[in-house]
Amino acid sequence: MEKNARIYVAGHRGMVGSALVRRLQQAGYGNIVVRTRAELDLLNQSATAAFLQREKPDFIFMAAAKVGGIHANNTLRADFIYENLMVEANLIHGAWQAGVKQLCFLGSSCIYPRDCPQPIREDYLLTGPLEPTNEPYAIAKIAGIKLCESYNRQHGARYFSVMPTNLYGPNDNYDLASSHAMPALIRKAHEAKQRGDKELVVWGSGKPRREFLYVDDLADACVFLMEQGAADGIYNVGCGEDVTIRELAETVMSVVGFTGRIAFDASKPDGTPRKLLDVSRLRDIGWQARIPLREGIAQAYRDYLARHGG
Ligand code: GFB
Repeated sequence: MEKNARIYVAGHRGMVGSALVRRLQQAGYGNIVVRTRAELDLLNQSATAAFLQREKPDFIFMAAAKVGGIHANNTLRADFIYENLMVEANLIHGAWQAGVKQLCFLGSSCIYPRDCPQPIREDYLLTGPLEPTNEPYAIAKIAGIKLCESYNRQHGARYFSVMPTNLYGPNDNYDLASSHAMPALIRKAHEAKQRGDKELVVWGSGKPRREFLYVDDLADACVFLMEQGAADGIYNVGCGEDVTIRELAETVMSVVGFTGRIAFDASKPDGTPRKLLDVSRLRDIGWQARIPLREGIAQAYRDYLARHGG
């Protein structure tokens, strides 16, 4: 990809979008196009199509989405399926209409069947029922994958999809009602330490296993695939190992310096028991994650303190 290529990063203010802009700038791409939600409402089909016709980017990273943790997904079900379907349909159709040759669609590991064999290979998609707590979001993201595949087959587009595992890192969402486990545990451990609490509340049983990838590793994988000329298909992006939620909480408590005990809140859902990704497809073309879990948590905690006050 030429360094002066016009690269549109949709969703540049989010954790993934901001990591992509950071990584692209580090790699010397100086022609990055971004729009805030106030400047461009991606739920508006005609505004999105007009923007893409005007800007005609050479490449689009689709990091704009309605995202959230298990509680948000399980309660705001209509928002998650509607907004994600509309954003991806407007961007992918608008990209094709504007003659955008390449596009990277971002999905999630929750698109795979709840009980499929682990680690999860890309070809397990649509081989079984989904995890109920995030089925609306997963259906929307599966539709996005199928949109890319269909525009490639019918129109000769070169749109590929990236399926990241659970992400965390700088600029994460720390709102406890809508966040994922990692930022929630970082914030809760920090506040418990500040208050001198005796215990930290962890949702569910602590038994589910999750794989965690630092968001800068994801951004590196996306830019790697763009530079490799990826043109179709699905690429899992993960670190290749997982931990139980209890182990995660213990690691976060150790990094933050909270020495109380864990109290499990069984009234909250566990979600899928495990979703470890098979990352061999990406590894076989020369990419692997670099940032280990404990180091990543320490960096995320420093970012939390810098943004949200110590
Ligand atoms: O990260 P998380 O919200 O989403 O929850 P999923 C992972 C596990 O952490 C669940 C537990 O078993 C939660 O019960 N957990 C423990 C907590 N304490 C907390 C807490 O304070 N907050 C949260 N949020 N969880 C999401 C999907 O599933 O994964 C999304 O719903 C997306 O669509 C995302 O795919 C990557 O990993 O269960």
